[in-house]
Amino acid sequence: NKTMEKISLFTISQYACQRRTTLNNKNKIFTDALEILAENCEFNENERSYVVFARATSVLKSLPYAISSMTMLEGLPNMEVQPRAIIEEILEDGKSSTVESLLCDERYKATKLFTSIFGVGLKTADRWYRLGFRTLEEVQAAKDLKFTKMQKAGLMYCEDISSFVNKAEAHAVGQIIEKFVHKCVPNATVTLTGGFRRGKEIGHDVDFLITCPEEGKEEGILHKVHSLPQGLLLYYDIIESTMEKNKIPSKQYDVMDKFQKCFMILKLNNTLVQNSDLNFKDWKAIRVDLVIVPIQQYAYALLGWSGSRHFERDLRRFSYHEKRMNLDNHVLYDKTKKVFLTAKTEEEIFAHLGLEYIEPWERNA
Ligand code: TTP
Ligand code: MN
Ligand code: MN
Ligand code: MN
Repeated sequence: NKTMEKISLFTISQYACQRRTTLNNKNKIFTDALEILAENCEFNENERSYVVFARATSVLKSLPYAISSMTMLEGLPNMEVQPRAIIEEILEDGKSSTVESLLCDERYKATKLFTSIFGVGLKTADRWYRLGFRTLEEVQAAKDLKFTKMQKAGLMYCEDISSFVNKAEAHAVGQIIEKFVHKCVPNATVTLTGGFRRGKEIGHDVDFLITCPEEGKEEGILHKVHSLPQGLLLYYDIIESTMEKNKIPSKQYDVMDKFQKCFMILKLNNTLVQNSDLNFKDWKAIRVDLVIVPIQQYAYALLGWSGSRHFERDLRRFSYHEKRMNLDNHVLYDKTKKVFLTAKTEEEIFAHLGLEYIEPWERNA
């Protein structure tokens, strides 16, 4: 029995929500390679293989030691044939030939480049590729391509947006957003979420949740974004809420939720950023997501928007398969008891699920 206890103590769960994954990744050489392969599966809409690569990547990220031999993979969950083969290649040669050749692949390169543009998804990227385009210059020079308003903005600011946001910039954006929100509703709160809440040094955007202690007061805020200081708002698109009362979450591990939100591009003046290295341009375009959340759903929204994407996916999978509960960014539904479980904090949600609490910085799965 003592041995059993010992074994179970050191058994690594197949679910990312039962592992603590900090940014201190000891197996980056493997996970970088596996992430590229996972990404390519997404490009090819090969969901099955995507999951295989993503799960193996996530397990390796959670290990407190570096893998240095194939035998060290024994007993680890989610180590299927495909990822094992890649790990073996890297252990032998220091790199994976499969990944190296993928990085030179025309379609992979074009898809990666095109989908990095704000407003361009797989469908558009694929169309541009099939039309023979390979570079952004070619796309921008094309005579008869039609762009959405979002894509036009994405192309216009693509250099800034693809150069990543750092912490100081995220902080400066936070102050602008807070000032604006407080002018609309003095006691509304603004919370930094997404990758920066997980402790990441850089991100592709900055994500904020906005809520208000008095239900309903948050509703009008987004329609005042045009009152942000002149010239600050380079682009915005408001998505209206599609919330339905008492809706049981589907088992789909879908990240899209029903909150009112605003996808925007802000012009961040360098003078507002602490220790910014002032280069030739004195401003930078930054991608910002604002999400408007009614207070009773706040804990679920915070948990959902803090990521990582894989952590969220496994939280939902764990809820569904281990607890017969459906989780989304709004609620948790217990199918056995047929009740909605309310929560004021993330800690309460983990407790509802019978999970140990995992801090945001341990969710880098
Ligand atoms: P992202 O901003 O896409 O990702 P990130 O902040 O983890 O990393 P980075 O921006 O640096 O690339 O999304 C943040 C989290 O929000 C992610 O776990 C997915 C989730 N999300 C939703 O729950 N619903 C949504 O509609 C969207 C767009 C994201
Ligand atoms: Mn983000
Ligand atoms: Mn992202
Ligand atoms: Mn985002």
